[in-house]
Amino acid sequence: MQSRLCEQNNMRENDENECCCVIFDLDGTLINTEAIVDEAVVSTIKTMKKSVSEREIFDAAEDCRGQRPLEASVELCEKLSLHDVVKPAELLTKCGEKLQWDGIDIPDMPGAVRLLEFLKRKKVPMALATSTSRKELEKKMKSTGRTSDDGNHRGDLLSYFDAICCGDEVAKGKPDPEIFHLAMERLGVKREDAGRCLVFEDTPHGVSAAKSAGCCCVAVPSLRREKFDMYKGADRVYHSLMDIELEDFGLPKFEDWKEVKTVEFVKEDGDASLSSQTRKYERFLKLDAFLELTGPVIRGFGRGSKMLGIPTANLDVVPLKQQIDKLAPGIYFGFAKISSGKHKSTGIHRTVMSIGYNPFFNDKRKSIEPWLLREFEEDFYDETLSVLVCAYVRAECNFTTVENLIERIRKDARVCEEALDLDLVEGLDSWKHWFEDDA
Ligand code: ADP
Ligand code: RBF
Ligand code: MG
Repeated sequence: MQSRLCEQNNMRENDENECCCVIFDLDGTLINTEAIVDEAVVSTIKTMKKSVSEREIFDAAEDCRGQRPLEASVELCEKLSLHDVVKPAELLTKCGEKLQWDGIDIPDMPGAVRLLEFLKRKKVPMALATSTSRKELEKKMKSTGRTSDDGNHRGDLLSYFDAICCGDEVAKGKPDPEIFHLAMERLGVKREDAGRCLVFEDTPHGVSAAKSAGCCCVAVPSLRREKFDMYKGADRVYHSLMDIELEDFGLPKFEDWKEVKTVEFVKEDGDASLSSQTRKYERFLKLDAFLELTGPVIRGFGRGSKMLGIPTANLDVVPLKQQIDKLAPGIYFGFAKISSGKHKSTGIHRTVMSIGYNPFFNDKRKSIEPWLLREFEEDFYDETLSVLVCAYVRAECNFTTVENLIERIRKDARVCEEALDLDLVEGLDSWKHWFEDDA
């Protein structure tokens, strides 16, 4: 029964270039455990060896990601020369004490559920290939992550998969290909057809494992941008799961993007390392759940009006962190209203915004930067701004010139204007209260 899974789906049988099944890594790819693990690792090591800085620990922890826990611990001890203070197994136990997972809210990675739902609906066989042990996996699945927002329980995540492979089921962990071989076997894919399995990974170790297994591999890096070179082995690198083009791998094409046929596509020009797409028109993706972000307008980097001629009313990311972690970094549009201060009750304004690191400026901190699509006579710093994020437009990208960045931002604004003029965004009715309060 299991061995026929791959034949059952609707892919053309004989085309070697077409993927017929998908294998997912878990941590950092589908669920956002990385920040939680890093925090435990940093706080554990910090007390053991005072001479290493938090920065160094964090950096080393990033490089060890993707492996099974003990192997990651061995690499970590080597990188930070911890031999004089702790053995790898003991370090693992100490970190493990901090990572019991119960009561911890593990968020989904942005776009993960959309992708899993779509592939399930299209009957594409899916497997999980995680370095986590079965026991640890069960603990993570009991965490409360998704219960509050959409009524789903975290445990549901496992129901998407036709096969689940854990780190303790193989003799060698990633970067060894064994776990992907096991996943293929359980999906009924022959070794010589490995190229027809599409793997999603977030770490360089995971990418190496998938490529050694002969699979096609997409990376959505969980490491910082300056380490993107480490993903060179992947067939494609995306900023987030929202950006993946399944049809490029012979899989069914997403049906939820809407084209704005009055705005022609412009190709970004400065991001050779990341997927570059071509299409005729600009497009947007309505969010499943609109997101409200409210806070005082703060001082930004002082570049918006001066350098680009595009003022952005920055919101403080710190109190909004949990909310914006639900979104992939990128460009969005929606509505804004000013709800306290001199500009209170000036109405509802369309807005297009960047939420991320502004690669052109290589910012170290994330920022939330809504450009309200109307003129204001005066600044409104410190006044309360409430933004309703409704749709995703694209990933943030780099540009070779500031003119190209400006042209791109202006095009984003046209996508927003046209989408709203043409009434292409559904679901605004259910936010009636937001539009009426204080507007
Ligand atoms: P900063 O780097 O401090 O954010 P900007 O040059 O981006 O400076 O200017 C942003 C400020 O300009 C906002 O905080 C707001 O007070 C004001 N502003 C005026 N018009 C607009 C607009 N249409 N959209 C956003 N902010 C505007
Ligand atoms: N910055 C980037 O580096 N890359 C981008 O793709 C990008 N897109 C933007 C899109 C919109 C709609 C807005 C309002 C800003 C964008 N910016 C981008 C951010 C811009 O760099 C930032 O607002 C200025 O640096 C001011 O801080
Ligand atoms: Mg600004």
